[in-house]
Amino acid sequence: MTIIDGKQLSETIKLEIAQEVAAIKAAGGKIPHLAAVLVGENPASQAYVGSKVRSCEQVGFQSTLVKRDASISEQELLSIVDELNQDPSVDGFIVQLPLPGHIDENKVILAIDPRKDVDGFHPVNFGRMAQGMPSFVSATPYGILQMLERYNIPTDGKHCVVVGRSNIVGTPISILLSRKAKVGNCTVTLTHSRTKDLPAETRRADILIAAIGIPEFVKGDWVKEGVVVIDVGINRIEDPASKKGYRLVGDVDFEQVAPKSSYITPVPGGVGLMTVTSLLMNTLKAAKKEIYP
Ligand code: BQF
Repeated sequence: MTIIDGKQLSETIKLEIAQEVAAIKAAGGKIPHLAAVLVGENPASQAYVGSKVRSCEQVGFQSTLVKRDASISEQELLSIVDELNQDPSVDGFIVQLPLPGHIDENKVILAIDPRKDVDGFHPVNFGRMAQGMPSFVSATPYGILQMLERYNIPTDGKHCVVVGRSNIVGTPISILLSRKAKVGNCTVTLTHSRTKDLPAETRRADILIAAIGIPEFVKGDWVKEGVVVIDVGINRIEDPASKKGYRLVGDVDFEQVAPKSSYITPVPGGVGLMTVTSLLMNTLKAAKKEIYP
């Protein structure tokens, strides 16, 4: 059993990015600039945005944090998006989700210029991704592809079972892994809350991707011997013994599933870190105009 080390892989990729930034600087070029919009005071969102800004500093990117009160109107948020669309100094930006209930997330995503949509949430990027055209691939699926590629995990002809059908993880990773590509060529089963016998489906997986948001949902007897497990879950569960009062667990019961796995991602220290690093990779692509020349 090999634990896929998201921390080590992130550091390796961030070093590669930092070297590219140094080369851009040395050549007198403009350093990549990521902006993030944070609305409200959701502690998890604050932590995520904080780690994105710190990661920018680590690789030498410029970053801008636009913070607004939860009471901001949809119109005001849309005008911030428009300003960032127009700002030539900003290469890419994200609007941290979730947004307060009175704001239509889809409307905000649609307002982002696809050329600056480094989260890859705009339907133009999603559509381009689905058709194998150059696109910003959303950060979590991109991070998963990096993990599979850099650990040389074979995907060709494998049966991949995805649990969860969100727009951000389950649906795009299903499409990506089924495509004809270096990391791809899987036969994919996409399962969800209406799937009839879920353990029967997951037991058929050579590669299992858990993205449902239920702590320790996937049990040891739901997987076959030798499975590759990618655990996307980031669940906070109460833990009086920890100083924050909570700890993070994945969607997979690690203790039960790890002994049966050939490879498994831990939580924390797995996919989550790769999500942040992939955002940096997309920002570098935006700055280099790799996707939209
Ligand atoms: C780790 C996210 C749900 C909804 C919106 C490292 C992150 C998380 C965990 C992180 C996530 C989850 C992010 C770990 C960004 C991943 O060590 O396990 C990093 O920062 N993430 C987000 O921006 O929005 C979310 C999950």
